[in-house]
Amino acid sequence: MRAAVLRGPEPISMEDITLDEPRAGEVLVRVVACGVCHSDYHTVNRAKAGALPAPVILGHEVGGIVEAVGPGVMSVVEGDHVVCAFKPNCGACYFCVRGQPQICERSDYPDRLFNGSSPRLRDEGGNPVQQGIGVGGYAQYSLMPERGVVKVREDAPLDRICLVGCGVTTGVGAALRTAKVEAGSDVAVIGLGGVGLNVVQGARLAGARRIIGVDTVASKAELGAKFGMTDFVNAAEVDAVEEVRRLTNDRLDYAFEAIGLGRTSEQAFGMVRRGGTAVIVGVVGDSITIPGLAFLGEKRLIGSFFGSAKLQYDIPVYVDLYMDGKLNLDDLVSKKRPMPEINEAFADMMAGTVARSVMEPVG
Ligand code: PAD
Ligand code: ZN
Repeated sequence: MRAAVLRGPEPISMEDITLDEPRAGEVLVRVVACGVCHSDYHTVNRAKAGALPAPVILGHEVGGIVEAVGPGVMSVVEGDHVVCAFKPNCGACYFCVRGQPQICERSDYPDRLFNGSSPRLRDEGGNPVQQGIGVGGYAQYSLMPERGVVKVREDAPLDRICLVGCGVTTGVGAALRTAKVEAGSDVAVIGLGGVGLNVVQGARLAGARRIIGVDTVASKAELGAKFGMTDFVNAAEVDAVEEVRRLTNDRLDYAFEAIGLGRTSEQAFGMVRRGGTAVIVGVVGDSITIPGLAFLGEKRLIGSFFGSAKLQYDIPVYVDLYMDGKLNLDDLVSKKRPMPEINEAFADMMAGTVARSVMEPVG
């Protein structure tokens, strides 16, 4: 198959890759569309720093069609439309059984096939190639564990609902499942990319009163409004913490960080009221420093991973909400591109000029 392979500091390029037949409990998915998420870019940054352990196919927001199933697979058959989940759950570990499948301890990357056999892809020289974040969606096919593949309705367009595989579930779930935003709450979202815009629409679904978006790109004012944002703060022009506190009269209930920076995480904590909750959704590579005395005001700082999703249940529900007009996925897809244009799609994301790009395989 043709796939976009990241090898090091140089740009990603297309290569011929071979992959195994699905073994027991595995599903081979033909990729129809794959969204471009910032999480992939953390790996690009590692590669730029010369710290990539092995060649990798990035991409983890896949909508596709089942091509083949391995022995014992019960939940999908060939031809089913599916969304791939970058964090599968085993259904049997301590965390799955206690109702937190989003932090399943058996599916930590890279062994997301649950059988220690990763990687199962090889390049033309016969060398192993990793599936980025367990999916490897910038390719014609992805080999997935059954517990990371969710059957979805066939009338839903795969070039939209692919985004439910990460950004939608992560953002909407952060508001609905992790924070459990109550109707009438005032909410701020720092970072209005593919994830942050979904926190905005999750808060809208929850019935939030005021939803304040914070970003450094002025065009996000118009875009955020399409998802339910009521106010926009341009962090390039004003102090975001002061402005949000002023707008809410110091009564902000929830702040979500959806960028992945220590500084903006500190801003999220700084803008919520006494007893309020700051939720860290972004993948923060540096440290977060906060004044300890703030905890005397019962402020809470919590993490959110994959929208605290019970993915086998949540993914079909989020697809239904889109099909019922209650979630906006159409305005999330700013651009569709053929897979060889992945470097250009990353550049768009870093410039903040797109909500999401969606890549389509060629071969
Ligand atoms: P994105 O690059 O599409 O969006 C980031 C947004 O932040 C852009 O609109 C930027 O303009 C804006 N921004 C950048 N710097 C600032 C700043 N200083 N102040 C205000 N706004 C700023 O990224 P994304 O939405 O795809 O991902 C966001 C983060 O979420 C990223 O760290 C990603 O790795 C993480 C993520 N986490 C999970 C999870 O389960 N926790 C899942 C998926 C993605
Ligand atoms: Zn992602």
